[in-house]
Amino acid sequence: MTATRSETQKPLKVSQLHPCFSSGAHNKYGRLHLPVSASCNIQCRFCNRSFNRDEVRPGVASGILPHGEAVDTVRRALDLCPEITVVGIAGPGDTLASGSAINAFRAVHEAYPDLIMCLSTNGLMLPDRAEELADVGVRTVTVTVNAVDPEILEKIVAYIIFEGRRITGRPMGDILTRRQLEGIRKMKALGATVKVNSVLIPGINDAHIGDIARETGEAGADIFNIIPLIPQHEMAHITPPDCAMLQEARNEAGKYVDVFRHCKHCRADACGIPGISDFSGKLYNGREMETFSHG
Ligand code: CLF
Ligand code: SF4
Repeated sequence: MTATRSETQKPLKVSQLHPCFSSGAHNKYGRLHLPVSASCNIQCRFCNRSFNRDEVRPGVASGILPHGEAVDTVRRALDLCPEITVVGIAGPGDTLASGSAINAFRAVHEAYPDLIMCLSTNGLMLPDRAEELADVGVRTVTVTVNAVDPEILEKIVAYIIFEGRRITGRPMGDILTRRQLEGIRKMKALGATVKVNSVLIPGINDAHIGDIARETGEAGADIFNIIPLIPQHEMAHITPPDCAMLQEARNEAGKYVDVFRHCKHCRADACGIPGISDFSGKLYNGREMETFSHG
């Protein structure tokens, strides 16, 4: 039998209530994703999302939840799944490329202060928005870090849009890595729990996972999650990692930081207990939601 929020709120810690930050909580508690973030500010070579524009898209894109509907969506999700302890925003674009995620968190945190607000981001804008995120109740943050070596990062990210400029090559790698590590340090200093996600890409970063875990661990990351590549876009020709490669990467990462092994690769509109219940169809009621998520 699963626990309800009212049975479990305090004195349990975030790490005990969050299905993605604790093996013990994984089968007990649920998370709701609000797909409010349409645009992105970088271009990963494995991502071909049509929303992935250089500029913030004006208005409300089809398949995106308007942030003004966030509170009502949370209320309906809790009716469907009272085990939800976490409201996450994980896509389908980057959560800090526009103000939608922070606006949604602000409204939800005010209405439901006991729920954990959880943000997942590529980290480019994290240093600039860290205080604001803490203010709107974000207590868990995931940063996707696919390399900490600019030469390797160049093979994974085509460009970033930073301070109004499109930046490629080595400067891109330097800026993105510096900002990701700085963002992790800032969120830790603000009391957040931080997870790092790495997409495992055979032939590109499979021998580099230990370095990522070491550097992000030194910056303060609490937990590390390895996501096997879904071959798409410029990486459509790459064979995804097999179980042995995934295991090896987890072993390497585990030398430096705790490894999370229960990830369900959720969609950006997921609702329920990961791997156990899924209410997103009922919740979003046939509306076509973008499904990509940074998790
Ligand atoms: Fe969502 Fe991600 Fe927060 Fe969890 S998912 S934003 S940390 S509330 Fe969890 Fe899903 Fe894996 Fe993500 S199982 S994809 S790790
Ligand atoms: Fe942006 Fe995420 Fe796609 Fe990378 S994977 S381009 S961060 S939406």
